[in-house]
Amino acid sequence: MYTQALDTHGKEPLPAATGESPAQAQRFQARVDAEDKIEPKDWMPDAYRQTLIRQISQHAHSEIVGMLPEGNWITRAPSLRRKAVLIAKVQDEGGHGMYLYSAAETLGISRAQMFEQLLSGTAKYSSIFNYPTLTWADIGAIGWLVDGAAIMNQIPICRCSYGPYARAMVRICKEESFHQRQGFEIMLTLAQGSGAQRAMAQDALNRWWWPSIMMFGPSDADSRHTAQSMRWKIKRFSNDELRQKFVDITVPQAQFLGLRDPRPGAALGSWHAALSDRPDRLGASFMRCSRATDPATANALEARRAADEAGHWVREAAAAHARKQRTRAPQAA
Ligand code: BYC
Repeated sequence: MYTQALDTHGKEPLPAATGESPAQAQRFQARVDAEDKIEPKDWMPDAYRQTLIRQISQHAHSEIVGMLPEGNWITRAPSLRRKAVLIAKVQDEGGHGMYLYSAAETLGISRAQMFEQLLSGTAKYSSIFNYPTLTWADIGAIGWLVDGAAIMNQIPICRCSYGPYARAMVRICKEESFHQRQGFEIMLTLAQGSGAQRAMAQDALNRWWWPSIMMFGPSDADSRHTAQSMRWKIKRFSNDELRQKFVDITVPQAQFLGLRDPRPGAALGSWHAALSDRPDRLGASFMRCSRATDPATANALEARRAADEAGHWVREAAAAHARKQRTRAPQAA
């Protein structure tokens, strides 16, 4: 059994497992089935803990890697209002990463360990953030499609069996909903604009549609973790179920914008069949893009490492300030 690591906030290495009895596993599953929340100090199977650490840390990494392609557009946003909104969005994503790292820390891994896994390329993050943002319309498409897919995926996690993850997701989903709307509003403005602006919006849709679809992970047949995650109520729906819901909601939005099906030559309104169209190509491009050896992944990781390096002095200054505050506080009292 594990000694739970809440009191040390995961700053110490996990103790070695000493085995789990079938009775313990059964009692645990009964709690999950009864919709009890599992809390950090409760007993949990090691595989449950590891699955959560993997999923939550991948999720946290996605949030902070996702700040970079959008952050690139802050200086190039077309108006002061757009700039202010984009700054707030990128800042929100950083906040999401922080809540999620904190939730993962309750499982006995430290933020430093997770960061090391990200920067060394051993941890995964959502492959969507390896695609370049070429035009302003990409910022609209990211908000509309990427945050839209994230909401579809993440709303069910608000009911996840692990308490700290479920609670962190409530605020994150509220903020993602705002992000989705600001992205749609950018797309709407472009779609109602000049011919060049409409073409830019269509081009962004064409490039972001398939990667957004792949945010839901591999097909159910290829998914490694879904079945067990659903038994443990970490996931409530399978990858393909969520993907289909996303398509069903997003296609009418695209039609409202007057945009065409991204597949060359396809008729408007035929998108519902699109998911089964090119599973091999989709799967292959997805797998390539989620590997650390892929050039786009390597570039994104390099940008993340550079951001980490550039932010070093800020973290040092914040730590020095906190130390000063701590020494001053007793004197003031
Ligand atoms: N990219 O068995 P599966 C955001 C990996 S950030 C790369 O189905 P699972 C935002 C998967 O890790 C949105 N890899 O796994 C931020 C696994 O690899 P390993 C992030 C992927 O966990 C800034 C393997 O494929 N959201 O919203 O049951 C700006 C087999 O997959 C991807 C979350 O993370 C991918 N897309 O299901 C804007 C949500 N998908 O570890 C927006 C929480 C899968 O076995 N996470 N892989 O080597 C989840 O819901 C689930 O983890 C997933 C995958 C649906 C993503």
